[in-house]
Amino acid sequence: MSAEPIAQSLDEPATERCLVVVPTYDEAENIDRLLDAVLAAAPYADVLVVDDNSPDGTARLVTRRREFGERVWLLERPGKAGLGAAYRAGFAWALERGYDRIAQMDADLSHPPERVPALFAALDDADVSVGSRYVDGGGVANWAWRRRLLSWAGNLYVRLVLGTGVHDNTAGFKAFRREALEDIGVLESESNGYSFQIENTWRAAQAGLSVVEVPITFTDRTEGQSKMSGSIATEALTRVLVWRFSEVLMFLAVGGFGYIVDVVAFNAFRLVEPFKALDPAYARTAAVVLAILVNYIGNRAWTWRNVPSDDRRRELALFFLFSVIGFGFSLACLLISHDVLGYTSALADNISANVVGLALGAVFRFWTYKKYVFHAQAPVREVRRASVKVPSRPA
Ligand SMILES: Nc1nc2c(ncn2[C@@H]2O[C@H](COP(=O)(O)OP(=O)(O)OP(=O)(O)O)[C@@H](O)[C@H]2O)c(=O)[nH]1
Ligand SMILES: [Mg+2]
Repeated sequence: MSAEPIAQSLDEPATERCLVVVPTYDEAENIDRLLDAVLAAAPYADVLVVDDNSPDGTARLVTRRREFGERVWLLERPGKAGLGAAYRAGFAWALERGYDRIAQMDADLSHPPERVPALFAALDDADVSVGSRYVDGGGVANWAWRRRLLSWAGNLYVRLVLGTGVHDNTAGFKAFRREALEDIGVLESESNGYSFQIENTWRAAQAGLSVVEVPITFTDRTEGQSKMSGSIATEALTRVLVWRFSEVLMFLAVGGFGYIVDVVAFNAFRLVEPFKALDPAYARTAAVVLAILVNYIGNRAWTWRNVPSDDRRRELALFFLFSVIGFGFSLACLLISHDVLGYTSALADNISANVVGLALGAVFRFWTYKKYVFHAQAPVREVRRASVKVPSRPA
């Protein structure tokens, strides 16, 4: 299959340097074939193998290659510490050395090396490119139906829980512009297994980066042992829930604190000179405004701290608007149950205003804050053209 065109004209300034990071653990049966294929498919790119002291001598095979120290590099780590840790070390290495476009792929030839150029080229117009099985033109070869079902269900789960908008959320064949790796704080991620892949795609979507999916055909490994395990799958399932819930829990904690501020401020305004003399309506309004401000600061600085903001004034104005509407839910519920439905007891008033109204208002606020207030716009990048490194040596 031929890849998308990449500018390699000598007239064009060579500015972008490309690196493919490949983590390995016991891949002696695959590594040479993989390196041959990648080096041939992307003659402008370097390859970094990150090996966790594989007992089968994978690292030795890498150092024996004739391109070693020129286009092929090796990062040796003392022992098996997981895929995520290996990638973090590899990405740190790449960033330190000033690579502009950084791809990642497995060593077991599941990811088609001939699609590496397509992933790099897609970064002309995007921050992140994902080699995707679940878009038109993509797919899987030689997978049993059970494996297909598992992968499909896993992806659906991630999509529903995290809402990334990406079809292949567990993909491990991806490329990033260096700024994207920095924006999503990839070196601070905590995941080790599959969840590392999910986490980065999710963080990219959250940070408002542009993510494009490049169709690929994924082929099951034919050589060597899979390192996939039940604990890796469980890590992914639970972390996805924690990521999702931590956002909601942080929002609720900030809201709870804002509520305390509201009550304390209201009483302070009612009891303390010189505010005491004022109408209680002023105290109520001032307390609400203060609570909304506290809510805004808490959500901006904590809950949605990773979402970039370029217009704080617009953000604050929208936040105020949705907060006021959100608090209006209590009043609306009270009016409906008390005046329309005729439930006039004190208990009924409390349930409608302070339980149902408050909960509906919180749901409304969470949804609008997330969708409209702390909603990242894609950052504008300066370099937007195909300008990969022209090989300095004869290919
Ligand atoms: N450095 C390093 N590499 C690892 C580690 N675990 C897995 N890898 C590599 O990461 C890549 C993906 O691992 P695989 O075992 O193929 O896992 P998988 O692709 O999820 O599972 P299969 O589809 O069954 O192959 C391969 O290149 C592995 O050699 C690790 O702990 N350290
Ligand atoms: Mg594999």
